[in-house]
Amino acid sequence: MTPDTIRTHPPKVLTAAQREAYFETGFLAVEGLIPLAWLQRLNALSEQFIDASRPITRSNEAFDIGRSHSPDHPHVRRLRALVDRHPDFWRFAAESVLADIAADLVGPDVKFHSSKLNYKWPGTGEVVHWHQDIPAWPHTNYSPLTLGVYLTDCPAEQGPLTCIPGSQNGPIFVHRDEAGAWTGSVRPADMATVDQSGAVDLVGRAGTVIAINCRTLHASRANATARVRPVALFVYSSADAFAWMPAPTPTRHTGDIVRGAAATVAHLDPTPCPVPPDWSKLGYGSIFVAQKAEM
Ligand SMILES: O=C(O)CCC(=O)C(=O)O
Repeated sequence: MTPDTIRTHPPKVLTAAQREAYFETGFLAVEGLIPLAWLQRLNALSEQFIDASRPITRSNEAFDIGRSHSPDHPHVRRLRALVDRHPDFWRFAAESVLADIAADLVGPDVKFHSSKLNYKWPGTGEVVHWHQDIPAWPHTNYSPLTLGVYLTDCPAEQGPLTCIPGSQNGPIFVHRDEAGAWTGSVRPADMATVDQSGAVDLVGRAGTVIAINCRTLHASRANATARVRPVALFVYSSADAFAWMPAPTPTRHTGDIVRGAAATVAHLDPTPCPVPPDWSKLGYGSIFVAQKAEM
């Protein structure tokens, strides 16, 4: 589905201007859309899972942990396949206002792809390098987007997501090194061709929803505060987008239709997309593993 077709359906949650801003820039940040009860529930679950991570000593299917992880100082970088971790995460992805926001941005027929909860801990110096999401999970068109919810306030010093406006209309970069190994990030030489001066921090109060198109160049700086930055991330697409390689972290709900109806015709965008590794054979750690964010 293209923006022109999506525009024929009035937005239900976002304003028309917010939707246009997303089409124009490739991202959006909006406060105040997530009901407090959901925010509290997500935070309670997050704390519960951080507690559950304390005894583990290596990453597993639920937790991606950093080297400094210990029972006293949990260092969970990512809670993986979030919707498989607790039914309420799936209810949030499928039944809350979040799926309506997805419908506003991809059209009334919405397919769920994947989810995770990323933490950025103080004192770790962890950064996420510039990347686009679509090279890791290519689809037949470029409707896929990530909706994130900051579970706590996220000011500029706390390592917010940062996006380059308009980059969703630019090249789709190879996310491999010169030897062809997957790096999960754009090569420095390619980033040198991109004007980064207009990069925008997606900051906001707890509950702020961020939207990032799958082609938008984004990154995040280190967390310079004393507080952890948790952001829950959910990927959706228009129902007429079909993944043409195995998902890096499939969930029990990957491919489920959360709004509207399943597509009977696929939308094929002719823009070429680099081919990722076959994650079903190689396995996928996380962006932190790929980008060697390990400190
Ligand atoms: O958590 C972050 O700061 C960035 C996450 C991100 O861009 C990703 O997981 O693709």
